[in-house]
Amino acid sequence: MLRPWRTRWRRRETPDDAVVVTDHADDAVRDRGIGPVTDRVAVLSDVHGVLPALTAVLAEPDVQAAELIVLTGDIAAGPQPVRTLDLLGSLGDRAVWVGGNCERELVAAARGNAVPEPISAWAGTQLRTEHVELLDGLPKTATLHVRGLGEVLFCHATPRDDEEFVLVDSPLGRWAEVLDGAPDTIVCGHTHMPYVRLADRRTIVNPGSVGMPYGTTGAHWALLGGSDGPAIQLRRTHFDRASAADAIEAECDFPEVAEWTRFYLREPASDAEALAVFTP
Ligand SMILES: [Mn+2]
Repeated sequence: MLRPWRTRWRRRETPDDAVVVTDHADDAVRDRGIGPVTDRVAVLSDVHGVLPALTAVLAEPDVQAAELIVLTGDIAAGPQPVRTLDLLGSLGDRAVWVGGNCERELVAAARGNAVPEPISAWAGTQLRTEHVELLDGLPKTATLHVRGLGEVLFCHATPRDDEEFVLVDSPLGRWAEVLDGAPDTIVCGHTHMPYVRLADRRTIVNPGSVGMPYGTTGAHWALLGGSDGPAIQLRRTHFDRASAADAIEAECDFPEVAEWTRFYLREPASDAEALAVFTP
């Protein structure tokens, strides 16, 4: 509920007695009792087991300074699944994990079931038992109270489904259907194309993909919250794609790894090509 008569500015006890800005969104969520306020959240989606891209993003000062790092699914289905999971596991409680459709596929592959994507079938067989148990237990959504944004729901594709498609230009009726019951701010990945849009008062953020961007290069991620600057930032970290492809080909024994690195690192697909696959 919006309370326009409430003061927008509050004074808080801080070491330097600075004035800290809060706003109505923070008040509304605090009143509903949804967790402590997280100041800054880095969102890394669709890492897809590309360690050089992940390493580059984790080295960003704003990611290192973030209170939490939210992983919105499709984390390890790619050429370096084990090292990716081990590195993210080293973040401990700073990482908030949300599962995507590829986590389901890796678990299925690890347990001897057929999965459609060849790299997921291979990656599943690389995992240790603790990886499989971790991925099998991941929640489909996470909710945080982020400073300046209020309640934020994190999911992989949509809050209700981990593999349906919504795009920046999906019509309002489609958004109303897939976001039924969701809060005012939703972060979703899955389509590997970054955007921020409004849909009937809700703000939807797609950080893009760390490891498999379509239409652009670099590793895409998002920074949320904070009491200064924009509360939603779409960010991109550049890294040496040729060196990354060389390193992946040298260590990965997935039989089609050279084709994979060509398609996702050396000569990445365009957004138009991706949309042709996504759109029925
Ligand atoms: Mn996905």
